[in-house]
Amino acid sequence: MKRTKFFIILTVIVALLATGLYGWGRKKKKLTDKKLSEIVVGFSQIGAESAWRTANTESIISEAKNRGIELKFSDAQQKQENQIKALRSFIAQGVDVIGFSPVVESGWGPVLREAKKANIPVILVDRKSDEKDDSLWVTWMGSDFKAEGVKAGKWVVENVKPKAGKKTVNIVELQGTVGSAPANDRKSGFLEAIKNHPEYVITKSQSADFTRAKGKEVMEAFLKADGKNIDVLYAHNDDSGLGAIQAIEEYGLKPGRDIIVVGVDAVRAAFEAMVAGKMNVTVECSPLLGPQFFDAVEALVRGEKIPKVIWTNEGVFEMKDAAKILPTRKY
Ligand code: GYE
Repeated sequence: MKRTKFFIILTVIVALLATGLYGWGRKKKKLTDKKLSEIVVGFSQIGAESAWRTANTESIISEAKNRGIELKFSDAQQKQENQIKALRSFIAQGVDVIGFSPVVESGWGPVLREAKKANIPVILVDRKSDEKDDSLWVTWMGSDFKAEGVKAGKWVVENVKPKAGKKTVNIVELQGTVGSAPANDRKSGFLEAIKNHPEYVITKSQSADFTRAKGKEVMEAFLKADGKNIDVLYAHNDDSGLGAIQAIEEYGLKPGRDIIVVGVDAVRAAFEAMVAGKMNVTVECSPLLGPQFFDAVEALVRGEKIPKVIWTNEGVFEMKDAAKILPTRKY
């Protein structure tokens, strides 16, 4: 009797230990030991502020589906605190890889260190972080925002001359989200391109947060203050430029002619505005990062080393070519 009891207790202990060890073993299973169908990717998106962002979200979600990879997607509504919460929740859930587009450049050190401590690789997508310690992410992939600013500025210098009897070309600027990488770099790139041409002057510059609504609102204020003296509008993204176009029309001027309109992104709506003669040029910034992102995830699962920076290739599109390109535009 005593012996039977002893054996029952022993069997229970052995069974408990075995399941415990199995569970522990499973939790500790290395990323490189997993199949793609076993991995979970957490993606912290900025929000849905522009057509660019919507296309970017679509690209990531549909690519996860195509490859049969489980994706936990979180929208931060353009708030850094929401992104930090989402990242912490991914870490707590023990996802295998984190993808993340930082709304602003600063303030990510602590949460990125938490991810590193938990052994979860982080891939920065689209926007950059200004953290000094670049071991906190495996790679950053996206566009050269500074080059985009340079392209926009160069286009203005090459295509817009002071109006008859005037010495300067007066430019108003709608900046992107304050503190974001594309706003910082598109501004500095543009300034670099006009630096040696003193006749190009930025007379007003304010953030429109990359949205149409803000673009319209800020442009209305610019026009009210200085309407007759604005020659060029440089918008850090097409959406804010499109909002501003509405403000220009309501003010009684012709966008694309009375005020030259320069955008960035090259979304469909910008091509439509160019076909309608309301926008003059847009510098391309591709949001279709889904395939690149999941290529990097798969490379991590295969245990491959990936480059620290992965650039996206992009061009510049002018009003005269817009009608030809519009039908093939994917975003
Ligand atoms: O240009 C803008 C979006 O981070 C490059 O964010 C991206 C920018 C894009 O809201 O439209």
